[in-house]
Amino acid sequence: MTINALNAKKVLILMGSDSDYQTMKGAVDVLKEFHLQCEVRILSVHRAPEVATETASGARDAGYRVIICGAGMAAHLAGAVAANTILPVIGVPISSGALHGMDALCSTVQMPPGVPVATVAIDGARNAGVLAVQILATADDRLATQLQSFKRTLTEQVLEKDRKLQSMLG
Ligand code: RP5
Repeated sequence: MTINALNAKKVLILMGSDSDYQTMKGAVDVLKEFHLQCEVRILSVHRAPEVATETASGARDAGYRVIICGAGMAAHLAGAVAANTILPVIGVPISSGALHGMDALCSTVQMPPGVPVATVAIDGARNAGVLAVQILATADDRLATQLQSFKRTLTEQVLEKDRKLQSMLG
């Protein structure tokens, strides 16, 4: 395997607007923690439908293995991307507008049979990043080892919080 193949960007992050970036940065940060590069694009399925469709249908041939899509309000980005690729698509409903993300959650998660979008919590971009790493780790032992260490850290953190609480309560 060449160095280029090892460093290839395997995660494509799409978002409906630049206003989504502050939230979607959570996914970018997780990927950085796992030393994974990603491509981040603003790509509205409503405002630039043809580019969105072409990007989704070409993503696998471009070398991507997972697509993360974040959008708010009538959030059709993840669903439309999922309709145009066989890659796993992770949806991040973003809290914006009058309904504070409930609209985006329903629009993202309620996909018809055969066209899944793995939907995380409203504004759950960090979990979208972790899930993308877990998907890539099914075929990457280095990532699998890193994930095991990551999960051990989560355990240690919660046990430490419990220790502190116990000592505070006496
Ligand atoms: C959605 O509308 C975007 O994903 C964003 O969350 C929301 C508002 O977009 P802007 O008006 O900030 O561009 O399509």
